[in-house]
Amino acid sequence: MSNRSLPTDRQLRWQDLEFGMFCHFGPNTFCDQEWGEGDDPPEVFMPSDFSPRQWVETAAAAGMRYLVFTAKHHDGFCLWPTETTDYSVSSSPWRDGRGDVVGEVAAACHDAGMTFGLYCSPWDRHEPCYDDEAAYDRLYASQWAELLERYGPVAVVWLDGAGSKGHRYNWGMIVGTIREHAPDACIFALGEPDFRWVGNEDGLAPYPCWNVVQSAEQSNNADLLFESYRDSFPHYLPAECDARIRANWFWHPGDQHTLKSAGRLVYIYEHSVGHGANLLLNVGPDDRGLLPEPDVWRLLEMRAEIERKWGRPIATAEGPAEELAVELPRPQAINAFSAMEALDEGEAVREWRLLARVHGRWQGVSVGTALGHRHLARFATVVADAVKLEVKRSDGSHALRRLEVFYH
Ligand code: FUL
Repeated sequence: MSNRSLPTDRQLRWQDLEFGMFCHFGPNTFCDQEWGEGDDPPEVFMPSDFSPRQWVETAAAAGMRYLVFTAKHHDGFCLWPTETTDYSVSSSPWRDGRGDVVGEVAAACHDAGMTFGLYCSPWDRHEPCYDDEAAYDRLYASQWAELLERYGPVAVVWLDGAGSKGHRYNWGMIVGTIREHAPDACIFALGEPDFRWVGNEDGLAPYPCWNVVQSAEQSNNADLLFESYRDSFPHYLPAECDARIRANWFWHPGDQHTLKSAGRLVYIYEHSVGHGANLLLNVGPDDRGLLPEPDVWRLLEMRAEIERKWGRPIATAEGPAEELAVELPRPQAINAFSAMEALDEGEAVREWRLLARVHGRWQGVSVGTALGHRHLARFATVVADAVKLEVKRSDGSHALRRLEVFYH
C-alpha cells in the first residue's frame, strides 16, 4: 500500500475542465483602471449592451469548459443585489437599480451547460469594517453565502490573495460557510484550497508540474491558509495557470494593441494544459458589457490552431492500463503525442518513455518525468507503424488513461 495523497472527486472533475474563461468586469471597466480604491460612485457602472450570453457562447466556441466571474473585485463593488452593503449594482442607475449582473452571468452559464465559478475578493477597499477583522469575516462569509445560495451550482470559488498580506481571516468560518453552501465547489489558493496558483500570471506551468506538493509555497500567500490545513502536506493540490488575453485584467479603451497573438496563446495552452495544469484565460468584457470583437476573433483563431495541432489524432489508445500502445494503419510520419495518467488513485508516474516502431525496431522518441492530467509534447519526426508509452518508474502501481499520436 502506498501512502499517496489522493484527489477528491471534485478535484478530478475540476481537472477534467482543463480550460476556462476568466471575466473581470465592474466599475474598473468604466474608469480605465485595474485596482479601484473603492470610491468610484455606483453611477459609473452603466454597460450599454450587457449580454453575458455572448461571453458564454464565445467561451464554448473557444473550447473552454468553465467561466469564472468577478462578483466583487478589490474595490468592493458588488455586482449582485446584496444585503451586505449598498455599494452594489442596486445603487447604480443601470436598469433602475434592479439589475443583477451575477444572476445573468450565472443563468447564461447554467443554460448553456458551462461550468460556473465565482471570484469574490477578500481584500475590500470600500468596506468600512474591513479593519475590524471579526466583523469583516462575518460580512465576507455572508457574501459567499448569498452568492452560493442564489446562483448555484457554483463549481469554483476563486479566492484572490492580492492586498491581504497582514490581514487575518477566520478561514475556518469562511471555508465552513463555503463548504456548507457549495460542497462540490473547488476553492482556489486560500483558506483550504482544492487547487493552487502556479506562481505566475503568464499562463505557464513548469515541467514537471506535480499534482502533489510538499508545502503551500506555490499558493500565492502561504499566510492565508487555514491553520489546520497547513499540517496536511504533502497534499494533492493541482495547479491553475491564470493569464490575460491583453495586458490587463479589466478592459481598457487603449490596450487593444496588447492583444496576444494566436501563436502566443497556443504556446500558453501547450505550457499550461500541456503540462498538466488548468488554464484560466481572462477576457475582459468592455463598457458595452460585451467581449470585444477582436478578442473574440483571436480566441477562435486560437481554438482553430489547437484543433489543427491537437484535435485530430492519427491513433488513440484508451486505458486504464499499465502501458498503452497504438498500431498505425500503415507506416506514417508522426511527431507529437498527448498522454494522460489516470489520477483517481493519486499521481504515481515518476518517469516514462515513448517508443516508436520504425522498420520493425522499437526506438525511443521522447522521455520525461510527470505525465499528470495531460502531457502534450513534440518529438523529431519518425515514420513508424506503432507507438507505445511505457512507465519506467512509479510510486507503487500506476494507470495510464489515454495516449494519442499526431503529426503537425
Ligand atoms: C490579482 C489581482 O490583483 C488582479 O487584479 C486580478 O484579479 C488577478 C486575477 O489576481 O491578484
